[in-house]
Amino acid sequence: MTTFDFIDSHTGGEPTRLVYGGFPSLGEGSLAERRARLAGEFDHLRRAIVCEPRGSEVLVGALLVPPRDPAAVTGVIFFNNVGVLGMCGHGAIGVVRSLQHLGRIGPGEHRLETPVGTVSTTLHEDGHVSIRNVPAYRHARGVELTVPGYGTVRGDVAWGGNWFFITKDTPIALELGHWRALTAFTAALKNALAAHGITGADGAEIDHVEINAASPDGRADARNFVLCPGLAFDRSPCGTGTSAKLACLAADGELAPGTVWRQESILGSVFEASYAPAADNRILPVITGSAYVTARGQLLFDPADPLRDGFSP
Ligand code: PYC
Repeated sequence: MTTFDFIDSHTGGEPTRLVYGGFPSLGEGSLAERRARLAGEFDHLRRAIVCEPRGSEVLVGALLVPPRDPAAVTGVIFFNNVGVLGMCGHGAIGVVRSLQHLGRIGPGEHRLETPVGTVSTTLHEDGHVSIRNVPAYRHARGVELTVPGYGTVRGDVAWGGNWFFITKDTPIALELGHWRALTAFTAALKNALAAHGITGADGAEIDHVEINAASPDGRADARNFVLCPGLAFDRSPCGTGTSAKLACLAADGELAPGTVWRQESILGSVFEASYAPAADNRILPVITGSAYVTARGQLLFDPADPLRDGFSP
């Protein structure tokens, strides 16, 4: 029977499943090439790891692969219920804590090589993890579109390791109990972006939609609701979404370099974020959060199981 070694964690409520043994080799290419190989040749294994019956649409997978960058502790390819991801902030925090649990790293600086660049991280003595994300930037400001059933919505298109449409406009209050209505609204917004031909740079699909508005009780600078590509919502404040938000705040002169931005999720979990300016109107975001290991074991793939390769309802 085929087996994969895994370790599960959650970061601010959002789960990450790290696979660190048993997966077939993806070759020696760049991380972007190996991600393409995972998507092309091994998509059934992606599905088998994160989808039902072993997982759910909420789970984000992280596959450890040998790095090409000699300074990196590991390479990592993130994926979810519908495909592969560029970067994943909550996932990177979960990976660092899981590597610590496995005894592979201790407190200090550690680099992770991802398909969209190398991310340096700090595992602090108290268990918090800081991620210095890939450069983030705002691609388009004040984009207006009509969302059928909801009216006109205005927002920015920004890159934070994934593509985001970020808006303050929401007809629904950012409360966890409203997650179904928030999911319906952001899914309609995502469809409207596609229908209007609104994309990221070079025609890239905007596959994450973020409502980022006031924190209801002022515990944080803002609260968000992030719709992920597979239509699950991020339980964490979303590391790449927070990076994209910082890029917009920086571009508008609303947040000075080094100032801490407390980003709250729809659950109330918080990331602390700040940035340093970078070339070409980009910023270098730093996201700090914490993750907890929840399970460790082996995924089993019984050749007789007709649902061995997983499914999404
Ligand atoms: O934390 O960057 C993130 C993320 C992306 C999708 C889910 N979480």
